[in-house]
Parts: sequence; C-alpha cells; structure tokens
Amino acid sequence: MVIAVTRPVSSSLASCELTHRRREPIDVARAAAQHHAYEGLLSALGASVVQVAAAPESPDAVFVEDTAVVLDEIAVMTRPGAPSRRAESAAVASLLAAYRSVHSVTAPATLDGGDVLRLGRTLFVGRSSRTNDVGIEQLRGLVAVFGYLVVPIEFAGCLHLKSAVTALGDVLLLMNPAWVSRAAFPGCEVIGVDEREPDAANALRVGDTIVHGSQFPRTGARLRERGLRVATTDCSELAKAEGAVTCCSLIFEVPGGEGR
Ligand code: CIR
Repeated sequence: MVIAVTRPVSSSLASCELTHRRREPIDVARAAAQHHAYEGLLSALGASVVQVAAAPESPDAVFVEDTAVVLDEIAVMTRPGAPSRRAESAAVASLLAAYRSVHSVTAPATLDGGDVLRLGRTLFVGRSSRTNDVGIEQLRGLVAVFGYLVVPIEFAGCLHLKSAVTALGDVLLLMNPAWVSRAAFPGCEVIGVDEREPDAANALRVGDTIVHGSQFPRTGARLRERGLRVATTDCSELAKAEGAVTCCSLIFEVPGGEGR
C-alpha cells in the first residue's frame, strides 16, 4: 500500500519563503483547489492520502516534502533551512510515527527534504541555501547502517536539488542540465527539460505513473515519447510559492497493505 502524506494549503501562503522567484500575488483559494486536485490524482493512482492537520500560521506547510526523508526503514525529520519552516515538523513527525521509527537531525544541521533525491540505495543530497554539510553528515550517520550511500551534490540556479533533477525510474532522470551536471549521476539515462520550461524537472513517481505539472507540455511530450505514462496536474499557483509536484507530498510504502 502506498501512503501519500499531504498538508492543506495555509491561509497565509502568500507570506511564503521565496528564493529564486519574484513575489507575486497568490490566489490562496486557487492554490487550495489545485492542491485538492493533486490529492485526488494521487488517490486515483492508488495512493492512500493522509493529511497532516492544517497549520495556518506556517505559510509553507503545504510543502510537506521538506520536513522529512522517509525511507523503507526509518523516517528522518529534517531541520528545515528556513527558520520560518521549523514549526512545521512536529505534527509531521507525530503522523509519521504511525508508520516508521522517527529520527531527527539536530542543530546546527539544516536539511530540506527537497534536496534529497533517492535512487535505489543512494541518497543524492544537494548542498544548498537550505541544506548544510552538517545536515548531510547527520543524515549519513542515520542511514549508513541501512546500507544507504549519501552523496553530496552541487547545483545552482534553483531552490532545491529536486527543482533541478528528479527520478523517473531507478536509472532514469528528468533534469535541467543548466542547474545540475549530468556527470554527477554516472550510469543514469537523462531526459532534459525543454529549454523554454526550466522549471519542468520536478516530477513525482507514483507506482508506474509520472505526475508532472501541466504548465510544462513540451517536457511532458518528451516523457511520453520516451514511453512513460504521464498524469498532469496544474500546480501553477503553488509554483508562485516556489513549489512543485514532489514538494506537496511524502510518498512511501507500507508493507502488508496496513494503514495507520
Ligand atoms: C520554500 O521556500 O521553502 C517554499 N516557499 C517552497 C518549498 C518547495 N519545496 C520543495 O521544492 N521541496
């Protein structure tokens, strides 16, 4: 059974953190409608959607991916690099405790889940304005015992590593090569985004389907030409808060079909 943890769009979303995007008005009702449709798509793809309680005072709470790294063996609570986001973690940790043994990185570590890309037993971790070397080392210390290799990755031009590259398969990547180097992922096949769609590298695997933003039709066509099954969802309003499809959920399997 696949669990998708999500969290409602906060009424304060317009006060979100922004790093690479210019602030522009956000229609919170439209963002919430897009998020609702996203949750519906995850359900339609077979995931059980489990919501963390809303956190109206935390503008970025909808981007639940950044608060945790959920592996088959454990969940690691991050310490988000933006201080305004640290209050998001407690409620997510409580919910994840129903599914995993929960561990945490601690100060002075900073780590955002959006910087952690898992490919098999390797965790590529972007060094970013949100994720520091202490965070990477503490993550390594928690997961090495389970056989995970932690590989720090340099990237530039976007907020998180997974803004620049995401996994479409175990050795198949979707990438904006202007933001991260193909050479960092030896042995992987890479599909590049259409140059007119630099933000299109963020895609979410749910079973054998790739969830992708409908704002990126040219890159979506590349995925279909490669033979991938693609389901699109409009996250254009959430994109004004610098979010995309992976950011809005934590997806993991629960053995034996057991829920909470
Ligand atoms: C932030 O800056 O933290 C939010 N406004 C956007 C976070 C998006 N999360 C992600 O890409 N994993």
